[in-house]
Amino acid sequence: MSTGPTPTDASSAARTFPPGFLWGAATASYQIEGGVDEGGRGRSVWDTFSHEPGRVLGGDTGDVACDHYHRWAEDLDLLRDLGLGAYRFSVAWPRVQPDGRGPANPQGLAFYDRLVDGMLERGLEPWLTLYHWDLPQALEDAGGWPERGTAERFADYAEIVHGALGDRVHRWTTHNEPWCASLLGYSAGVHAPGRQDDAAAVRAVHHLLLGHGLAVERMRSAAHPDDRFGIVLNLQPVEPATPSGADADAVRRVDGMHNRVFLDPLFRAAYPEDVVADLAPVADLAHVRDGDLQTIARPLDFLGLNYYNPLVVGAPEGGPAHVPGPQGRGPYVGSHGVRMLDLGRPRTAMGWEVDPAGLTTILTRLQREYAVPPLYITENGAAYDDEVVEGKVHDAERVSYLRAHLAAALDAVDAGVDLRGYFAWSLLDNFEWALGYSKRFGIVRVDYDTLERTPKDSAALWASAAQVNGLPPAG
Ligand code: IFM
Repeated sequence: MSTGPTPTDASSAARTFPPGFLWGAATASYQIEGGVDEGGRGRSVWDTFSHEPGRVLGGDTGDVACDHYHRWAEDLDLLRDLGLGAYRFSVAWPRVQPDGRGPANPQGLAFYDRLVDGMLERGLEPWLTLYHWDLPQALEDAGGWPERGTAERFADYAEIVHGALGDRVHRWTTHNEPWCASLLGYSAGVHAPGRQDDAAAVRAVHHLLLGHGLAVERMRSAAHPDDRFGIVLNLQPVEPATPSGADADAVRRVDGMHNRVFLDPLFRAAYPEDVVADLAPVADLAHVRDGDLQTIARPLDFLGLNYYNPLVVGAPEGGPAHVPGPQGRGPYVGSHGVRMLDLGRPRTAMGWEVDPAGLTTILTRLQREYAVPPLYITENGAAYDDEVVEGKVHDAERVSYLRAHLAAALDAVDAGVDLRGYFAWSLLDNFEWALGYSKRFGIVRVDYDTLERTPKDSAALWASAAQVNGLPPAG
């Protein structure tokens, strides 16, 4: 009888990422914290928006959310128990500066101080995002992101947080998904602050980018040698509904206003010429000052990619149409007539088509077309209608989604992409913005009545992926 190791065949071996690959899970302040009136926190645009009738499905708000403000230690234990190396979280600006300007609120900083210490005690690397959409309401009242002053206030806020936590936090992300904060918030109006003003949305794009550049400059001037600075974009491949030339133009337009309007300023110090031409009927770029693009394009240490699904678009049919959205209007300023379609692939509970190959496409495109720094997948995951059976959540669809995307990320690495880490969205079921608590993205279930946390099968998958540093063998 043999006493040697059990032979393994290729199909039962894990496909692995390079050594040192980082495994994590992500959340965002307003989606999980609750405690909105505690510790001297001010109001954010999401407090206002979610309390306005008709803005959020079911009238849900982030007032309690996952109560992470009180249960943070339990949540950090979950991350540690999954064997993850990093936790991507965001700081709520109105906890730190209740009105978005002026001196720091010591109680607000103390909360994040405890949280960061808690991560370090558990061996978790803090990945801090400064802005995941909770703009202090007082700054919106002063004009919000369409105003240049908001970018300057953001740099002040970044300096405060970096000054307070920079001795322990060395991974700094300025913005999460500025596309949402600008175009969903100021053009489509389906996110806070709920404005529908195309010219304002174009100014918001620029001032979010400028705020990023100013914040990086400010933090770098006081940086610890280990500090790394980056930004997180939600990039999507854009596919034509048909091979027609008209649909190809729709692709160009949406790719312009979704991907290139952020990538080109950040990595080429210029807005794409075709995007500027598309925008001309609704907005000029008179707000762009000399030197702004050089500030925006300062070198970065990493780029975070949030990937969920591709976009499929078609030219307007029968005259101007609006991109479908809860309020009948889309985010693509200058191209509202373009139709959002699909190719009949399976969908998640968000209605988003599942296309793992799209992740490989975006990663390889970034490396081919732009001089990007090392890449991280800072969000990837899926909402499905989970069921609890005898206290367990066997979320086979989410497991299958994550496995397929792990394989797609490995394909990108095989193609030469410098991918350094992967964060699941999300650690917890949470407040999914305009859709409230109706959509569950967590690898850990949250019972919104009891606030009890239950790791799902997808949490076990993510723990195994971290353990084998790759795609665990099936079964
Ligand atoms: O929940 C959001 C998150 O806040 C930003 N990225 C996309 C997720 C799913 O919609």
